[in-house]
Amino acid sequence: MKTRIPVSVFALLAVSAVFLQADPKNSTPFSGKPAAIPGLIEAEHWDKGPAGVAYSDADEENKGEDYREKTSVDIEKRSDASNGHGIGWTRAEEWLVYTVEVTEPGTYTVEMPVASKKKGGTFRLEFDGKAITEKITIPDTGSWQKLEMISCKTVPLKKGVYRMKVVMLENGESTGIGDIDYFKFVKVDS
Ligand SMILES: [Ca+2]
Ligand SMILES: [Ca+2]
Repeated sequence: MKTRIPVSVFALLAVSAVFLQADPKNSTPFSGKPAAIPGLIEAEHWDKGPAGVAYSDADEENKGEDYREKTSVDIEKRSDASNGHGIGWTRAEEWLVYTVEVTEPGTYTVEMPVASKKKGGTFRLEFDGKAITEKITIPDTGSWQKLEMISCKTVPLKKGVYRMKVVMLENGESTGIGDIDYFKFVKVDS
């Protein structure tokens, strides 16, 4: 009897460990707590977690800066950006996840500084797999070095914690989507 109990406990622990590792939602907020909405979310602060869970990137290499842990996501260092960094070299079918918390329900405008030489591509924002914005197009800002503010309205958002996914949709004339500095959620009504 005495030996059976530990064996079953170990078996239970082993099964739990497998479940935890296999959890497809196992990414964690960059700062340790969900990014607040209303508020500003740096594009370079997507969740911590492995490829396929916290992000998906078209190629292995980080073409930009080693700003955070080793990653395939392409981080651009730029003096004109909030927090000195943004994301760049974005391509169709890539995505990034941000754990967010809506603290005030309502409809929001998302303000996003973006840059693209030639017309950029399209992307959209999702909460738990549902689109919260229309398809957003990054315009030709004249240069990769020139950020321009674009904005987009959301659907009404309810209070709660969500997995916000930025989904890159179609490449533009630039052959990519475009550079993004941050996502600032400003409430427009309730
Ligand atoms: Ca990459
Ligand atoms: Ca930024």
